[in-house]
Amino acid sequence: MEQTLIILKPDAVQRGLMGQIISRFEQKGLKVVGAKMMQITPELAAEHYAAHTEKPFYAGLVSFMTSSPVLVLALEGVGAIAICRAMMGATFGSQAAAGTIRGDYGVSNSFNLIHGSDSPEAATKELGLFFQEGEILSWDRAMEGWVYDLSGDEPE
Ligand code: IDP
Ligand code: MG
Repeated sequence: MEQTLIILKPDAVQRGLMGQIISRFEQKGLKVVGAKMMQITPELAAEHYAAHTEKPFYAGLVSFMTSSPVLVLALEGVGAIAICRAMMGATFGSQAAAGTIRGDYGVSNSFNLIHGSDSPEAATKELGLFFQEGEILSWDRAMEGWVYDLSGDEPE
């Protein structure tokens, strides 16, 4: 089982899209193991987007991400990182395929609704940045045996 960090960005929260986006992940079969609203500080945004410091869009990105509350989620599932990235779609709303979150709900390239970790290393780092000890829960989901085939050694 993998865990990944998802951020519903300020535009998703302001546009009232939190429920629809969370529903997509739930309907897919991903398990919500952490969720909280927060206002990202400039310091946290800088740590989270450290790889982009030199990019021309960096200042605008930090200002956008700190402008209004976000909803952060920890999602769990087999292959959760790649599944979430595929569900998010391409970075730019104008280019993201129909059927993806960015493709269906937005047209903007900078206001692109959602962040998702892009590798296991990023997921570990980002979950640690956004969730404190005890905020990610381990819980038994009643429908688990219908989401995965649990008859073997590993969920399939
Ligand atoms: P990703 O979110 O799909 O992984 P990255 O290339 O890692 O995309 O960029 C991080 C974030 O920076 C994007 O989600 C988007 O909000 C913003 N961003 C990336 N490229 C541009 C750009 O060219 N203009 C404005 N914002 C951008
Ligand atoms: Mg990225």
